[in-house]
Amino acid sequence: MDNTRLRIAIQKSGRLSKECQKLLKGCGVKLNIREQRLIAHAENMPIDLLLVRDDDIPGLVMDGVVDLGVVGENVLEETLMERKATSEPTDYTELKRLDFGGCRLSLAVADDFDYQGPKSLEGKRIATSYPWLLKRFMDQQGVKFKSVMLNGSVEVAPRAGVADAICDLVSTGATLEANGLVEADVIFRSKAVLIQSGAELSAGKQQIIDKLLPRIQGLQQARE
Ligand code: PRT
Ligand code: ZN
Repeated sequence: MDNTRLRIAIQKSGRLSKECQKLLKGCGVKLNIREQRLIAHAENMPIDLLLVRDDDIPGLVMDGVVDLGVVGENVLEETLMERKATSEPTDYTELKRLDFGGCRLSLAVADDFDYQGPKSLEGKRIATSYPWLLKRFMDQQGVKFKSVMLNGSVEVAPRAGVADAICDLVSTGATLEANGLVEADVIFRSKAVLIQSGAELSAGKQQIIDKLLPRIQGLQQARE
């Protein structure tokens, strides 16, 4: 990779990828994204895109492998706590909170569960992909619980008898409803954010960022 080109990590495919590509296009970045490619070069600006899983984006930024990244605050915050616990680098700055990718991380229980607040989950098993965010919330509430780590299919855990409750992302609530679950408490509200590595940037890269940021600002204002 050419280190004079600004490197931006975005989600390869998923809920953030279309919006990210739209944002870059809106900024005038001409992309030539081919399926199955890790890297896409912008045609008209010194920008390279890294197309990766969203979970890898905070780490790539914090390790300085890329200069910028777009990721959900849920994944950013979870990675931050995990990295702090393992003494890995956690340097980054948030350049902009974006107007897409909105969701909430919520506790949910079966619709026949008598939920009277987080204390109702004392000693229970909670399935989640976000063990650190969940633990922080439950510690604040003074509730002890058992974490069941699942990277997918979290919503089927109660029915499968694998957990008593779940802590998962919700946007419309349709997934919870389809699985006989009800949202019990919101523990974190998230949107996509644009983050920058803590490493010093070359003047050339800084110039591109200085060009991109007002354009992003303008795009967001136009949508409001
Ligand atoms: O492959 P990769 O690891 O990159 O993708 P992924 O499957 O981990 O992530 P993806 O594409 O599902 O989500 C990427 C990011 O989008 C998340 O980290 C959030 O920041 C944001 N986001 C916004 C959501 C949702 N809304 C969302 N609804 N991420 C996931 N969901 C899922 C949720 O987990 C549940 O399964 O959608 C379902 C609930 O949706 P509703 O509408 O039924 O409530
Ligand atoms: Zn992911």
